[in-house]
Amino acid sequence: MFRDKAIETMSSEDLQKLQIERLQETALRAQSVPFYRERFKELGLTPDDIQTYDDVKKIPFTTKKDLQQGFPFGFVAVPMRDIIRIHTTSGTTGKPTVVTYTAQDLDTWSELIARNLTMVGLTSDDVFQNMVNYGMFTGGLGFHYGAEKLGIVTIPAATGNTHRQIEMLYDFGVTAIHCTPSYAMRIAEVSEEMGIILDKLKYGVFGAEPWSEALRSDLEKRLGVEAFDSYGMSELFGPGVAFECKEHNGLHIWHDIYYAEIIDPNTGETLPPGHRGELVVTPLLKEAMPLLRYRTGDITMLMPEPCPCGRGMKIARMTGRSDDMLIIRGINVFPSQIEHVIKQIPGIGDQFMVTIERVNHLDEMTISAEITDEVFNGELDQLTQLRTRVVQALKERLELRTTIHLVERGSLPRFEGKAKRVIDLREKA
Ligand code: DLL
Repeated sequence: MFRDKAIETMSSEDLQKLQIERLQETALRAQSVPFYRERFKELGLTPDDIQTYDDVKKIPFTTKKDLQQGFPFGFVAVPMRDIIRIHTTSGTTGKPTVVTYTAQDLDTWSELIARNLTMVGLTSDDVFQNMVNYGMFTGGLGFHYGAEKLGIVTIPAATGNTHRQIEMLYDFGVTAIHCTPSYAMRIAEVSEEMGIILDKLKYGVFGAEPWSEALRSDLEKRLGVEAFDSYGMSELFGPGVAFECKEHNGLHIWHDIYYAEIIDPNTGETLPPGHRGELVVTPLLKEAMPLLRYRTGDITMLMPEPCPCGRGMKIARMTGRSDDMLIIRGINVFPSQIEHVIKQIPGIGDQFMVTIERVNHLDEMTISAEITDEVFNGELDQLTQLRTRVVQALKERLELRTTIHLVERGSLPRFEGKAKRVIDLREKA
């Protein structure tokens, strides 16, 4: 069940040596990025100054906002001819966050996925259906190449057409699936409706959004799988950053590839194991886009107890975000992006409210938006067209499926302090 036992179970002494070495190398690679070069210069810091874990704390954090200011290629540390892939993920405003990869990066990443799938128990005898988006989202291609590296039959099913997905699961004797937990629930429901029993299924790898223990036991029962939580983010390659082992008690964050810290999101102070805070990660092997102390926005903790499986550091399952990012059916979105899209549509006013509910295990989003007096007093036709335009714009720009309520100017709440435009009625994990 180990892909690389020596690395996965490394003693803390050897690990410290390896991490410090790689932290220095990463800081050195980052000097090719003007943003980091200038920061180091301002602080009088050099990569050689990183000799201990405490020294790492001298390096300032990097945020999503910083990446956005470098849009599109400001954080690339290698010549553009060495880049062979681009993915993107949500930014906080109009432009997405861009991530770039060298050939070596893609190799490191697929090896990482292969390691995780081996830990779950997959071998070249398995048949794996990958039911996530294969586009700019990292979940599709990321898992695809990792599974192929293990020699697993890999079905690039992507998303949508649930009936066909279930037929493939059955016809091809699929033993392992990967998708968001919400889509897994949909698969369970539709296969029950179709009267199809997927008795070959053994493993379910679920991630890209928060999910609860209650959903885990439901999925395990209804799909007949052992369910594993998988965490990742595009800026850190994509999926594969941390993964559950068979203990199902926390996720191993791969210590040779990521240096993890937990901070108090308000003060930036480092927190010890057992204390919840924001996960900050320095990827140790990224070539195209090295990052130093990247603030993930995800709330978790380092687990204080060693894992019986013998592998290294674990983080607890994610319990929330330190910012206002929402994850709707696996799609990340910031309220500021919704505002950016709808405000460009003539007839839409200044105020809007977002409500998110979970209906039959799936996220449903409703947006109420105020309209201008002119539209309010105009023809009914005009209103219907406006509603369609808003729905289409959100679908095209943010891939969001929404229900829109257009309301009269003055009917939504006004805020004196920080606007609270999102009402999230989904149950918390
Ligand atoms: O969601 C990568 C991924 C793909 C992970 C497939 C797992 C499986 P992004 O689109 O950049 O990347 O979104 C990253 O999603 O910061 C978390 O807030 C959230 N997230 C990812 N995995 C989990 C999880 C991919 N297991 C953001 N539990 C992260 C809770 C998760 N939240």
